[in-house]
Amino acid sequence: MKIAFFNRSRLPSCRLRWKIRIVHWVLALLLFGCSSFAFAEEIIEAKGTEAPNVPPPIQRASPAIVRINLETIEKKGTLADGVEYLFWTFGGSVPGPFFRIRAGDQVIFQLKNDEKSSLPHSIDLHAVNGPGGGAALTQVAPGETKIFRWKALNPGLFVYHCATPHIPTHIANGMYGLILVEPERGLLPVDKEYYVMQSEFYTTGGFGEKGLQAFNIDDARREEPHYVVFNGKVGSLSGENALKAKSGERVRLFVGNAGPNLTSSFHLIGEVFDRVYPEGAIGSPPETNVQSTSIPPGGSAIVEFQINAPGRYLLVDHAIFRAIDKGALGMLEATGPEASEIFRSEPKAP
Ligand SMILES: [Cu+2]
Repeated sequence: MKIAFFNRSRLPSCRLRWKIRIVHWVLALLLFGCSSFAFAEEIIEAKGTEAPNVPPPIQRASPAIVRINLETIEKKGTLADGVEYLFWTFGGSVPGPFFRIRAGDQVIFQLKNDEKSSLPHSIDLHAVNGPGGGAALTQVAPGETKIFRWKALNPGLFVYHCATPHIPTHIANGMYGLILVEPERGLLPVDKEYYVMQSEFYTTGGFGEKGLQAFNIDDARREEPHYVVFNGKVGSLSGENALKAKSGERVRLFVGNAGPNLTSSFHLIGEVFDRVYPEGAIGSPPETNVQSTSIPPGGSAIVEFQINAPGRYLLVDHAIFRAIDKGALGMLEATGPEASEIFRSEPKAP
């Protein structure tokens, strides 16, 4: 006699049991997926801007994990009217993109070298606390990508540049840019912000000699450039491309000097800098009422001023032969009502 301990007919069929199991597995997978997602790092992309543009101020009140993607690209471009040069670049422009992060951020930095490049490249960011500023970790052959991670400990305005031998040649050919590490509470608000970077170019032909110019290493070693320019070429900040502001607006310039050799005597003809952070050192109190500020190669300065009267203002390296004869001249065009109590012509003696 069979004793039925349970009623088989009340249990789910084999097929149904499998269905239940599958539902359990799916639920388990979903739960695991959700919990993994909750613990995954949230990564913010830091998009660079081409000079003279600057990314907007950071609104975050706390540090974040930030990703920067940058590509090294060798490309022919214009150095002056009718003058071409084979630039080695970060991101396809000279200077390279301007990046903006916040003190305390962790940066996942990814450097790719264009597969069409003829040489390896790398990056040394002056904002990094670690050997070579990242140079040893980012030597990338053409077509290769390398990643390193660093924490932004110090606020400030920092130069970055290529650090692949022969390093001076890589810098002289255009491989540099700026990264701003904002202090935790940010910078004081202003109306306009711009990115200006000075550098020299050493060409086989003299200033203005037409055609494709090759790099002249002898002149570079003698520190005798034919070109000293803002933002990679003669006239980058002139005419249509002049910086713009209105009377009464407060303007901040993030100024870098890539050199590779010359110290800039940065000056704005027609304005006094109300505030200057020499060396891009944000942590120190700014200097006030400054006419010209010295910016060494591999250094920077933040200058701030209020435009009082409309008209044209000239950015120069006040080592003035460089401005008039070698290209270190830019323009800021200010519009707005006249401010006759500050500046006017006087038709006759009072
Ligand atoms: Cu390089």
